[in-house]
Amino acid sequence: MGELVRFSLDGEIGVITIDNPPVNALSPGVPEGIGTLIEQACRNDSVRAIVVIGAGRTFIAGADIKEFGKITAGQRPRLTLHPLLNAIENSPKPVVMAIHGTAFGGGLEVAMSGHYRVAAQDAQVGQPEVKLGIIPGAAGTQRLPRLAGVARAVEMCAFGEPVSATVAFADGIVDRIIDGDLLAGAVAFAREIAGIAPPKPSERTGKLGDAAANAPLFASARERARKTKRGWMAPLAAIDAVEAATTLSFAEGCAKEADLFQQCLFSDQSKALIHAFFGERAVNKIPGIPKETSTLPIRRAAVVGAGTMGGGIAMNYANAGIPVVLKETAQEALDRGMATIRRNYANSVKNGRFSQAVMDKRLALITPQLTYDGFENADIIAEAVFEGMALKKEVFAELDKIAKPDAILASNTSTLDIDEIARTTSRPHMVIGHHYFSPANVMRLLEIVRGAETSNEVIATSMALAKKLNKVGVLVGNCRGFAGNRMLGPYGREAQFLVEEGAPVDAVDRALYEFGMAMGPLAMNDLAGLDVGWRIRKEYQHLEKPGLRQPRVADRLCELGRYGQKTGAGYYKYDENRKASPDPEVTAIIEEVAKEQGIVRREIDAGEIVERTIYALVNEGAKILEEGIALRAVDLDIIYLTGYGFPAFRGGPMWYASTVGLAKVHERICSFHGIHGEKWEPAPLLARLAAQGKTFEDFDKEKSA
Ligand code: 3H9
Repeated sequence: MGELVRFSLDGEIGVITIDNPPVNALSPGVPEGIGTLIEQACRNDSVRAIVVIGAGRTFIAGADIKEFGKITAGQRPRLTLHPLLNAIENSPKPVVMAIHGTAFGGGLEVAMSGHYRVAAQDAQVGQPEVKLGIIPGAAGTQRLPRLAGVARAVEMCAFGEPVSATVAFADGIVDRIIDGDLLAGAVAFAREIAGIAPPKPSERTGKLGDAAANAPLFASARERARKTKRGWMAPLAAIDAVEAATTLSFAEGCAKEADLFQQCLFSDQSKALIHAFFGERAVNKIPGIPKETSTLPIRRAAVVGAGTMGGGIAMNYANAGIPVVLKETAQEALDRGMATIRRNYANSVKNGRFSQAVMDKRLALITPQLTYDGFENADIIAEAVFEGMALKKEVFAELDKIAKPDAILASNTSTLDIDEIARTTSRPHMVIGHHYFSPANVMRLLEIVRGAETSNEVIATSMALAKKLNKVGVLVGNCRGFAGNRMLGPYGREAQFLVEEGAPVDAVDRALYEFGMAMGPLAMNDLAGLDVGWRIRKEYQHLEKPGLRQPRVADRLCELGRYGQKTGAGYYKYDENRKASPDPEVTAIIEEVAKEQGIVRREIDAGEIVERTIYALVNEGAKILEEGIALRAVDLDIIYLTGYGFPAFRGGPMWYASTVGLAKVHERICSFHGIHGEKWEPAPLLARLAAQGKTFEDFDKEKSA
């Protein structure tokens, strides 16, 4: 490895370059290196001002996240950047920070300790620490409100979204935007200010406001954090820290920030969120398919089926600038599909997510039609017709005749056998599953299902495409329900068993909502449509083992035409605004089902509801891992975090199980097995890890060793 930080002279301007690829994180040696070079530059009589810049693609992207686990495990001392930041701010020679790429977290904090900041046009700055379950820990919550005002600081520190160089300039975080060469611009700026007494950001107080003006701002930020980041501790801690900047001295504010940072860093939430951060990147690494694997260009797409999923998939392509033809069989269905797309886009314009011009451009990329015209030019064809094997096979046989030989044929099936679908074509190596999650234009997960013959090129292209479509692609194997829905089966089954056994419908949903799920399982079924599962259950009925207890409530509701929200009734009844309320009729149906099956109803507490449902996910997940359907436990976590509303601060079901302790989880599963029978057969992998005192993370490490 070369030097992490180096010094050069441009006339009387000293240039410190940080060179720690890929993102110039503040790994051990980097802060020390910057500090040493600042000190040397201060002693060097030929230097009048100093520029700090990042080599490669970015300025500093933050502290080295890999270090946090070592700190909490006691293998590294507590991280503090204050000595470096103080050395920079106290430098008698002005320090100009030259920002390109992403000055995030500790990167922005280093930048704010400088006396001035200049930025490239396309640079971004941010305090995204909350996404890792921590808060800025190097005076970010103290210097940012001093530079940009309290409102901007709260926004950035508590909600974690970055801002563009333009916004940063308008708000006073950045002093100049540089067109053209950043280093040359930064050096020119440094020459202009050399000799002027350097202004210290920590001494500014002009933008800190007064208590009366700030109070409503903090109150509304807290309310928003409680709503949009339900259950997360870091956003509230970040608000407390920014508030401290407005009530305490700079030094006291830093001490308060350090306390809160430490509490967050050592929390389970932060460990879970850091696991998720690296997990999202780990899922891209596929054994046997190296990074260099060639990919096919995706310039034009086609989608079969303009229903909810097909329309959402077409929007994904259009959003990524890829023209897409969208086919339906009947004009009315096509019109309905396009109306939904238009409405979705219009809502985004209304909410200020993008402009009308962007909407028009995206809409123009979608060509609705009733024929297969243009499908012969598509590089990828996504099938999103009704979930039924016969229909899927018909469509693929048709596509096989029309598509060019190197077109990817991707099915959006959520449960069906990809190989059986692929066999209806003459090119099973080009067939793959692209399983989107509803709403397909919003949910980040794309489950990529590899068939027995899917080529590596098609897999690599699909993974790259997921990124282009702003999705998280996770590769899984072919089995009924693949990874996500296969795990969801036992989860939903237990939710139904629980209501049969006596838990009220809303109590089941509430327990899981309070656990952190975006929605309870029964409310989620109502939203997705109970008929979807009903149709799938009928398709697979012949595979059910006779005599084994099956959940009956959802089928019974469907038989009565209660398909969920869309019919105004499912597990709940819905008013005209789709507001749910418990329905005594459903209670009567459940009681009847229970009676038929001889179930004695009893009181069930929230703890049991969570264990029965979440451990069902975990046990099935462990079986999936044993079968090699998922590559790693972390892949299952990412699937659940990005596609199923699992609370990010719990790190995903497999991670969560490890934090509970696999021995305890296994013991509970064994007890459920004893009480409820065969469906709770403990996964041998879980039994092994529990006996060895290991975690699913250990399992992933074993696999990659
Ligand atoms: C912090 O700063 C705390 C402070 O307050 C100080 C406290 C005292 N560390 O995402 P990519 C790796 S907390 C270590 O694929 P992109 C990443 O794992 C930190 N590694 O690229 C990947 O490795 P691999 C606050 C990091 O272009 C590779 O770099 N900062 C770090 O799509 C490429 O990353 C953040 O939270 C890191 N800080 O996006 C920023 N960052 O190739 C987090 C990245 O082996 N990072 N890596 O898989 C990001 O948001 C994005 O990575 C970034 C680049 C936008 C920078």
